[in-house]
Amino acid sequence: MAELLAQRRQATRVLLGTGWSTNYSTFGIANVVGDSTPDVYARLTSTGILNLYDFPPNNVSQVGTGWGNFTSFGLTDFNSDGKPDVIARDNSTGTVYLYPGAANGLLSPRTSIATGW
Ligand SMILES: [Ca+2]
Ligand SMILES: [Ca+2]
Repeated sequence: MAELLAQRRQATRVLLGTGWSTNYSTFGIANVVGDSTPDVYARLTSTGILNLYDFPPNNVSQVGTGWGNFTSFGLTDFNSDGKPDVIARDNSTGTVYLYPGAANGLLSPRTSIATGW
């Protein structure tokens, strides 16, 4: 056990990006693009724009706007279609929505999955 812990401490970290200060809120990490490396949905706090960061190779694509008042509940394949989906709450109403994942990391129209949150 001690040997395993020592090995973990020596693991090499990998730089994925810079400038990730308090300007961003992450909505989840999963292999969205399908290229075998994890991708990150993140909202730019100042604008409410939700971007998908595919890194490597560090491609950024805008997924949506108007996400400033949402809280992420996570990223999972909620509808069991093989693509990660975004689950998020509209903070102004307490409604939780499913945003099904679509091709290239885009999101399909949302459906309400819970209220009162
Ligand atoms: Ca990737
Ligand atoms: Ca899905």
